[in-house]
Parts: sequence; C-alpha cells; structure tokens
Amino acid sequence: MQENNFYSVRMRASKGGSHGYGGKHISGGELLSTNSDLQQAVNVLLKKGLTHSRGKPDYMQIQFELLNEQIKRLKPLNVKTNIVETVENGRELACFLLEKAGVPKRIIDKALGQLTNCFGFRGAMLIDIYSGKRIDERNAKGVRVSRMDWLDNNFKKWATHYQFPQNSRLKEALVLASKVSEHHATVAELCWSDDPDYITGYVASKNIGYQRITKLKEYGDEQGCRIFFVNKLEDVNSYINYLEKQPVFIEWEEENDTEID
Ligand code: PML
Ligand code: MG
Repeated sequence: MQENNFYSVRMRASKGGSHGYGGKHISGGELLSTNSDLQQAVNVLLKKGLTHSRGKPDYMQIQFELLNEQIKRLKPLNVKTNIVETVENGRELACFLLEKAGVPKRIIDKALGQLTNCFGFRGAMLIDIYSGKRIDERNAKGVRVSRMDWLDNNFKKWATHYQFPQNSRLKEALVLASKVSEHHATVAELCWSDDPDYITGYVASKNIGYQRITKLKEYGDEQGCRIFFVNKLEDVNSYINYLEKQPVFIEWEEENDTEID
C-alpha cells in the first residue's frame, strides 16, 4: 500500500556548542520521508552530519514532523555547467549571470562587497534588488529553506539522462534552487559551499536556470555564500514562510524537458 503521509526530517550539526551559542556550523540536511522510511532518513542525515569536511560535530539535532500541508510538485531547473579556471573568472561570470537574471549591477557590487556579512551562516541572506539592503532580519542565522526533496530514483534517471554526477550535493542544491526560484519574488540566487573541499557554486533563476560555475572560491576556504535577491517583496514574512514551510517534491519527466543556453 502506498503511503500518503509525509514527514519533514531535518538535521543541523555544529562544533564547539550549539548554533547561536558560539558553535561553528558543520552541516545541515533536509529530507521528506514516509513513516516507514523514517529510520533510514534519520540515518542518512546522521551520517551526513558525522562525516563532514568542516569537522566533527559535538552538537547535532535531528527532528521530524508530520506535514499537514499539500506537497507542491516542481520540475528541476535546467542545468548548465560553466567551466572556469580561476576564482576571479568564476565571480565575474557569476556577476554577469546575476545581471542577466535581472539584478542591477550596483546591487550585485554592493552585495559582493559585503560578503563577509554572510560567512558562517547556516541559511540564506535576503537582499532587496532596489535598495541592496538585507531584509530578512535573521542576523547570523539566515533563512533556512526546508521541507523539500527529490526521490533518488527519479534524480538518478535525470542525472543519467544529462550525464551529470549522481552526487547528493548537486541534488540537494538543485532541489533548493528549484524551490526558491519558483517564487515570483525571487530574482536570482547566488551560492557557493562553505565546505573546504567543494569549490563549484551556482547562480540560479527561473529564466537562466541553474548555472553551475566550477570555481567560485579556492580549496581550503570555509567561507560560503547563499544570497536570494528579491523583488517587490511586500510581505517578507509570507516569502520566508514559503521558503521554510511549503513542502516541495522535485519531479522530472523526460518528455516535458527543455534545454537552456
Ligand atoms: C553546498 O554544498 O552547500 C552548495 C553546493 C552548491 C553547488 C552544487 C553543484 O552544483 O555541484
Ligand atoms: Mg556546507
């Protein structure tokens, strides 16, 4: 019998104390699970948090909760990989793509000039594309996008079709970017990892798709970045509510797919 009830399963891990009490963010994770798969889902997140390149956590929280909201089904954004040789070239390309997606140049320059403000966050910073001001008021925490997943078999089918690596990092980032870009107030997202062993990042939006850039920082660097550039946000709280609470499953069907430049 197929199960219709889904649970959101979440993990966060830190070192040197819990988040908000001086601890360094190590890892976070999001899954949707049926009741019968809960144990496996918890194990997947436990393993993720315990085997992380940012260090060994001494604090971890794993929680699950039954979802009452209707799950939204979304297609993954189209993906392109842009190969660059240097961080400078990577960041230049990121600026070009952000502008193409609709973020004014002066706002991009302002955001990149204040990058140190988002280092150490476990969530995203929200920046208004008119004022360039941060509007989420979440301080060092940022906004954590939650309640989303992509069933492994369907992801693997997609990855095989496009010859992308079947890695969970690409999967998780594409799930998040597809959910975020679906909201009409999102103009674009800029992201690179805070993990020292991963230097590929991306710019994403509804119109340019998920544009991977192979070098946005140097190996060994633990400073990551996740910024959502937003437009005409009359109600910040309802936007944050969408990011945190709307359950989303990514689903791919070969016959409905389109390519991007
Ligand atoms: C992360 O690790 O936190 C973000 C990874 C972003 C890039 C994933 C990819 O497309 O390879
Ligand atoms: Mg990380």
